[in-house]
Amino acid sequence: MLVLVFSLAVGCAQDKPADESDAVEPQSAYVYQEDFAGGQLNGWASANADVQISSAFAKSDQYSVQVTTRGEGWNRLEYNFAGMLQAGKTYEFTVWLYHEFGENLEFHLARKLGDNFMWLGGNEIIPNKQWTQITNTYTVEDHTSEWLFFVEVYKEGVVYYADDISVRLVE
Ligand SMILES: [Ca+2]
Repeated sequence: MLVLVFSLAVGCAQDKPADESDAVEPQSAYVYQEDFAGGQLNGWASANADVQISSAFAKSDQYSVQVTTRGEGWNRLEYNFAGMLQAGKTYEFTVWLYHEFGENLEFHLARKLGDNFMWLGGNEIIPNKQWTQITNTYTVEDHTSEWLFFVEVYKEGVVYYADDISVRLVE
């Protein structure tokens, strides 16, 4: 019993109440909202790219995710939504993007199920130095442990920023 009490106390001490106070209560239709206000990646990861929290640019508060693509052809800023989305339901996925590459860049949203890849919509132009959103509506397929959502840009050495990512149930 003493051990249990001790571990609970340690668990509490590691919590970060400051993050909680910043959080906006999601509207009922939203199944996911992330603004990175807590200064942590919160499960966002990358493939063929480097990812970190940044305060260089932000759409909201002082933080966004900075992504640096490693190679041309493919790269991912990714998050596994398995267990959060219902098969057969349609969701609206929104990501705000920013870059200072010096010219327009085309980005798209996609998903990965094992070896199967699908774009959620088409390429969208993200202008230089202008926070711009991509919103795609997509009906989620049957899945078990993976429904990997990702942002992709086919350019090597691009540094871009993502913020205010949300998923909203449409129907
Ligand atoms: Ca933010």
